[in-house]
Amino acid sequence: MKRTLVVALAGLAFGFAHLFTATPAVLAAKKNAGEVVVYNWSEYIPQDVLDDFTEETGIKVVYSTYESNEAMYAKVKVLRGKSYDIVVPSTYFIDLMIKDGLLRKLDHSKIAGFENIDPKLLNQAYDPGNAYSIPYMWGSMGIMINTKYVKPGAITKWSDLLKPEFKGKVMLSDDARDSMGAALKATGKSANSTDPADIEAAYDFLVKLRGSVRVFDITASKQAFVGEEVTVGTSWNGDALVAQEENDALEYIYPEEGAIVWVDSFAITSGAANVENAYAFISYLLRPEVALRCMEEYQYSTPNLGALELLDEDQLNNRTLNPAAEDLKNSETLLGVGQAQTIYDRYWERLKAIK
Ligand code: N2P
Repeated sequence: MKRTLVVALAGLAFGFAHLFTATPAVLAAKKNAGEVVVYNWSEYIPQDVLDDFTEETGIKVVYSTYESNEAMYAKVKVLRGKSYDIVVPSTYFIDLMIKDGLLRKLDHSKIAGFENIDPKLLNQAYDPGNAYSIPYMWGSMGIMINTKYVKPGAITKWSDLLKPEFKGKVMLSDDARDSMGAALKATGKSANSTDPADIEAAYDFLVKLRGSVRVFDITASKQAFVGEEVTVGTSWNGDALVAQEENDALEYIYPEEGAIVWVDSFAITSGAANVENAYAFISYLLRPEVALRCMEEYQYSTPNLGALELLDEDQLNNRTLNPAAEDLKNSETLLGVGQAQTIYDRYWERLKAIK
């Protein structure tokens, strides 16, 4: 008995000694953990989350941001899928990038936490079986109103944005599919229409609206609402909530014709140089408490069921953050439009050229 104890203690001591001598080695391994190059939407992952990931894994995050799918796509295409390890495309860019050979087929055995994701957002037509993409965040584009200037009920739908009383006070998103989508809904069509006549009618709607627009941008949206430069217009739900923290006259509504819904997902590029680190990064972001921190900072909706379980009552009941089924009535998730994309692009460029 005694002997066993001594042996056990010796073993323990050896174990400790071993651990001790291993510590610098572990540190060295951490130092050589390399990097992961992430190209993401701006204002989407808090800096302290990136820092904590590096602290835990030793993997340095080389991080840069974009403002639109189109900008990200153009860059990744020119680089033929190299240079970045992780990108975060929306639904309708995922199938396009898969077809272009810009994304890498995922090895799900290397992703921890996939089971945390709401099955409703998985296995979609743009990526069956999530072979290439893992949902990170989702949300809507609806209408923001400054109730100091806009009477309740003066605006309930996209087409109300054309009302003369809003002239010079409107915010319009510079996100092509979001704004074309809203215009399609305003004219009674699907936000994913591929019919050239529908797309042209949506363009005509936006040309009319352009006359009322004060700010046509993505990045400046929140500030324009907070500073009351605009009193009404398009907003992503997360931006709306963040802006409301600074200006409590702001209110977010789901337009009657239906909101525009988007889902943004992590994907690994086909030319990624740091594939293992990319898996580690995605797995880290899939932890419920990490997903919760990202959600709380930017106020978009999280697909992470584990994170949703950690929400407090107020957050759960906040319908801008967590829409009820009736809020999303008539809403549509943006999908790829195939060949019709060139028609969208043409009209969007024409709209942007209007001074
Ligand atoms: C975060 C961007 C939200 C992305 N700033 C909408 N697809």
